[in-house]
Amino acid sequence: MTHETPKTMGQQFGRRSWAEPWKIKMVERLRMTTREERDKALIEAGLNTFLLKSDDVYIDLLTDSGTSAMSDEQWAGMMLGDEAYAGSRNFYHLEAALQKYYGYKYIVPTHQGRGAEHLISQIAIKKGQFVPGNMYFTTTRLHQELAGGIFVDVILDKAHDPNSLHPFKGNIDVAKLEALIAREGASKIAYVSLAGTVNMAGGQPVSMANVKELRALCDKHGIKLYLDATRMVENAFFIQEREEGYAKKTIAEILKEFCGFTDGAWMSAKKDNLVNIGGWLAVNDWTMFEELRNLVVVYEGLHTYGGLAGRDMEAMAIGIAESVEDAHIKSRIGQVRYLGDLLTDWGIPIVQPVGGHAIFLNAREFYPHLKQIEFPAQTLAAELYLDSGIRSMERGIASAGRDAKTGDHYYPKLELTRLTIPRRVYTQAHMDVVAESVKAVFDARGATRGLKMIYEPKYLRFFQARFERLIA
Ligand code: P61
Repeated sequence: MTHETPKTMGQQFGRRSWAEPWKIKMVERLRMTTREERDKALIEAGLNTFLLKSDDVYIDLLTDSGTSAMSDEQWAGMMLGDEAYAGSRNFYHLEAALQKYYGYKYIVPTHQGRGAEHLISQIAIKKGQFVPGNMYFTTTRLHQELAGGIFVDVILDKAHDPNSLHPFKGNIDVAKLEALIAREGASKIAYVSLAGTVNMAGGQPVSMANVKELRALCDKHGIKLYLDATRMVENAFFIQEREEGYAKKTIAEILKEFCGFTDGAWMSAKKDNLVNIGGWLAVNDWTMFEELRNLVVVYEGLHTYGGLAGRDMEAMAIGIAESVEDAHIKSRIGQVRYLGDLLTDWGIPIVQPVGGHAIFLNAREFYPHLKQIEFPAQTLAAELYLDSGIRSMERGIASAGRDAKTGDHYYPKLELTRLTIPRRVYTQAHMDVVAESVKAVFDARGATRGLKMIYEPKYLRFFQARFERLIA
């Protein structure tokens, strides 16, 4: 037997190793399952990873939403919850944190991101108006449509190409937006809906240059520019890394500068903000704020708690400050990249460049023999679970849903399976296990058959849809 000198990960990649800027104080034990157990669980779940019981999952990469590990300081903050119905002191801490780090003037808490999307859509969209955005997100588009808006995708074409190496694939194509304004008139545009690190495109960032250009265009036409800030801290990391003039600025400085070009933002705090539940809306315009503050009491709760407990707001205020630390974000994105680098090196097709929160397997290239209507990305999620108990998420035709007018499936260009990395939860060893399982499924790809959908709910169908295997 030949003996190879073991190498650290840093040595293998020709650099000095780095490690997470935290240590583990408490652990949650994981349950391992057999293939037979997983097969049974998968069938019971209708081959939909959303319908699996989490007890049957080994490494849970379904989402980075609400799955972060909170710090000891956040947990300590939970004990400082002021559960007053009105005027909780934790609300004022949250307000101060948002003003300090995001820079907006007025804040409305909500129970999570879609609560905020609901409110802003109801107030800022008139029936029949267009809402241009940088690719759709499921809940965002649905709330825009429920408010009577017509979503228009104005992202760069390159965002729909998983192999394009453009450094800012999340950018809005300003020419597409200008053409829409010219065709429909500025009064028919509700607002421009800009998301930081575009989720469905593979976590791809937006550049500072792009938001500046959008600001100028919106000012010219008197149109508002609102930001989905859900993963905007991660977006700031890519600006620091890739955009000229930002290498020496801190993540906190970049975040605030970017937000400064927008009129307001909505947030799922369950991501960047390092909490298990929460969201918020923030605007600079007093009149808009008054309307939002009025509507929040109808759907979420009083304007100083918006569906949250005081302790949740305290944890969020502390999480916001932790989330903008450069060492945190470097290690968070570094872990995602570590997994991405392994898979890329092994020739497994993933969306490039690797984005902020997840690795997106390109199911079209993974299973070139499957038609899109055979749900390649859903199939891949099911196969991965069966192989190792790793849970991932379909982001393809099932997620895209149907055109409300024609009733036809949307056939998105991107047919992806998302391996989403929770923040501060898993180790490098877990990433190795994940990478090896993806490789095992990849090696067996030729024999894999697709799926058919046998149950389809009306709204956001992917959450509860059921599938059956197609027999060869
Ligand atoms: C996720 F399968 N994301 O990525 P809420 N904006 C953005 C999000 O990523 C987002 C929300 C608004 C989730 C959870 C989720 O189709 C799905 O706090 C950019 O979840 O209400 C949520 O924020 C909504 C998973 C949502 C899905 C919808 O895993």
